[in-house]
Amino acid sequence: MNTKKILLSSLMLTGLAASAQNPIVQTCYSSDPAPMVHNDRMYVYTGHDEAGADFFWMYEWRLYSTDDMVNWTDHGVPLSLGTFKWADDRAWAAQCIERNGKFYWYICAHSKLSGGMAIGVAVADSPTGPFKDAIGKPLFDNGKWDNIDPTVLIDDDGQAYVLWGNPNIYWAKLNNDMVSLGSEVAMIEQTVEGFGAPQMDKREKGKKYKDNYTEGPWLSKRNGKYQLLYAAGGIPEHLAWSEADNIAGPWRYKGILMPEGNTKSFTNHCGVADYKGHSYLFYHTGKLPGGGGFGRSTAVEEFKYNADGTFPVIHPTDD
Ligand code: FUB
Repeated sequence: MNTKKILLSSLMLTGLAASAQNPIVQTCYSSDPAPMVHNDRMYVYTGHDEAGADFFWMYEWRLYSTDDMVNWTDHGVPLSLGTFKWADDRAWAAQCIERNGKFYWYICAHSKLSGGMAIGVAVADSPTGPFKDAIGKPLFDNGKWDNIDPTVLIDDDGQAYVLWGNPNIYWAKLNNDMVSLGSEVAMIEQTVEGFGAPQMDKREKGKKYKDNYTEGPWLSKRNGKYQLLYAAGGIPEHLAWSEADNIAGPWRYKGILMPEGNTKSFTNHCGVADYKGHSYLFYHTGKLPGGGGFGRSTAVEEFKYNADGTFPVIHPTDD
């Protein structure tokens, strides 16, 4: 594979105290970042916004990695729509996770089979691929448009979960093979207490809610509690988060994670990871020259959890 260093920061590098230049990828648009730490290396799986696009017409997923959070290696395009014979459009947000030495990259794309968006999964023996469609068909495809943005968590007891959706939030168990569902797909009821606003179809027209789930969920667990980070507030989006003792709920709305700020993008999409003793929030902006709402780029902010494991409010660079 043709890997090359894509960004050599001019910062004086002092361990991981130095911060990367944002956006971290300067050579193309890299949206919807999903971090994964493996063997002491930080991998970031992203989408790819086409230059000059007028919508999220997206055809491939890209991969970057680093061992110092400053110098990033470009691993190219380990996965594209062509990998999935059932998919023909909209290579949208995705996340990769390792289990038993295999790497499972959960994606969403437009399904030729149903005409809606569907969840799929690719598998590889290495974090950089080569990836192939793990099952030759979608993991979940019911013809609806809200099957986007899968996030995956392997719980402390080994049970894996997949969660996704816009504007509804769905979840299911994954079997140990990671490529088949181990439960019915269930919807998480959005309540004012859980997400700052009720389900989309129960919201009163014209009423201002404290917040509302929109899309781009990221599921993680800290201090025994599930944490769901997500894009909120419709257009434009900011990041918010909720917490729960069970994935099925009830969820508790915890507040804004990253204000809308001056990101120059009407969407935001995040993932969080601890790496070499530091915590990082990945998100996207439209700040690369020529970028914007359909030309988004991965950025990262280092942060410290509050003493009780909750998130501080994190601001985008330059805000
Ligand atoms: O990248 C296309 C879509 O935009 C993603 O699926 C959403 O999360 C939003 O970032």
